[in-house]
Amino acid sequence: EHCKLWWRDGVIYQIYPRSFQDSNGDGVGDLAGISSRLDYVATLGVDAIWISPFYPSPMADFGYDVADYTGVDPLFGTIDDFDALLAGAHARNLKVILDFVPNHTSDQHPWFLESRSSRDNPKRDWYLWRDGNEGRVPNNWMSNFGGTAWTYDEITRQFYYHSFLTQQPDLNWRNPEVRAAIFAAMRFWLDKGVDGFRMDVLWLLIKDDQFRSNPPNPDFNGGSSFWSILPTYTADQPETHEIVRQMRALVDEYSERVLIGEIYLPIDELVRYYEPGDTASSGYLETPHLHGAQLPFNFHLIQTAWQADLIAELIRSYEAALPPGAWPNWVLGNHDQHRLATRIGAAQARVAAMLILTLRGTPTLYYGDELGMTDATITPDQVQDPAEKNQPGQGFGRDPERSPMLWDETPNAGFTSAPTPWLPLVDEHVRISVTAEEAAPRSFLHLYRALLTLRSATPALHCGTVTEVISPSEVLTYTRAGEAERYQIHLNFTNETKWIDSPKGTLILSTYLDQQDRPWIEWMQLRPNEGVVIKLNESPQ
Ligand code: TEU
Repeated sequence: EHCKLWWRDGVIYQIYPRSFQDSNGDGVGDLAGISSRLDYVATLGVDAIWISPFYPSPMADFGYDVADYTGVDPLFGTIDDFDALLAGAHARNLKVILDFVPNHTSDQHPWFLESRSSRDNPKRDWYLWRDGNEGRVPNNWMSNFGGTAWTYDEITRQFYYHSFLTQQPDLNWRNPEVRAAIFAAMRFWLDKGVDGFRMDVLWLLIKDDQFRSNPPNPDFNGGSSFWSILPTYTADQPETHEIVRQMRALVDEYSERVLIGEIYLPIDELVRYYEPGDTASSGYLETPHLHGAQLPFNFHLIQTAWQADLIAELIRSYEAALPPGAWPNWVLGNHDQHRLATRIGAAQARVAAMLILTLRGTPTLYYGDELGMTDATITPDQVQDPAEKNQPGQGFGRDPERSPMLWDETPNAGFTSAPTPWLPLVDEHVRISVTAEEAAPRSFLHLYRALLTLRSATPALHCGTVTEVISPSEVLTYTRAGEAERYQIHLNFTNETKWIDSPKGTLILSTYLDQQDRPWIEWMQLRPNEGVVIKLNESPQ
């Protein structure tokens, strides 16, 4: 009674390498640092690590501006350090997922240096070059980081397109040579034995070939200029799906590898990235009719207001929208989003932990959330993120959620021996750490470990069905059923005591961590901000 594939059974843990563990005292985390913390990760009970980019990069966007797809930036170590990390992870039964950035390169990538050198360079068409429109930008397309997405290049007197920074020119994915070059880089890592890729901005790869201006956004009322227009011609273009299928076919040439897509779209558009179709692929998979990303990231728990009724409706509509055989997934945080505990508060973050680890579908956890880490306070002189520098004071900065991991109670929390880490740590007065939480039996860390242990030991939780998703009086309730067992989860989204109605069973786990294996009678009290897992007495019909 297993879902049979590691990326279905398991839990993914995202590591932002700059911020996890520094091994050489320069204030920035590195690959050897991650290797030194693998025992912690394995003991936590997760099954795979996804590592944000560590490739050679000028770091204009902290590694999401890649200058060489098949190397390691000296800041993070060497390719030998990577090989050691991969071997160390595999020795502990941890899979390794790389962050791959196919949409754009660094402006220092040799491909772009060639492309910009002349209009007739063989790589000219590898990027998106356009003439100006009467001396102005070619059209109204906007950068995700604010302002126009076009930068004028004096050398050849044309503009190039960048979905993000000027230093991140977009590749032309209509060009077969670009596809071949990226696919070769993917093979380089697959041949080394990496277990999959998280594909950056997978829904943005193709742009309208007529370069039509985007329509205005009727709902725009301030914020980033990016949202003043709709991304009609710059996102989720039909031809993108063909590329996703090609990527999947490549990944399927290797066994048990996973393709994950970073895709911020409404549910109906998101689930199309599973790429359902009639014809069977050659793969080993149970779902030969699905040709796309096995896990198109579902960010809707982040984007939905934290209310039991809205989350219940989200779960129902997402489950209903999945193509037959498609495996769901859930995300509560990442390096682009304010920390979970900051968004919904520490008390509800414990409820959220129980939610994501008892829902049907692969959970992806963000490092530090297992400690209840909050955003760090970043003063204006400490800002690193270009998203903040380009549009200061508007809340777009991502530094707060990228603050170093808190390992112990020393001044720099065991993250670095340097006097100053690259980003400040979370404030001293709310400081938490792995060692402090190890010693506190009811800590966040112990809650995550208990939930991860329960999930992996319980087929109903890691691969059973989810039904009866309801939200009476702000308590989210659902049933998970396997072949032999049924569980009911009750999550109190409020700060008040709630009486709940549930069939008889045994309380297996409370988010308070103060009771377990207690008989559950039909009417029971749920304390403020409490979540419980009940194992039901009767077996399924
Ligand atoms: O993020 C894509 C993306 O959509 C983000 O820009 C997001 O909208 C923003 O951070 C606000 O939440 C990916 C990476 O995850 C991000 O770190 C990179 O900066 C970006 O792509 C460019 O590669």
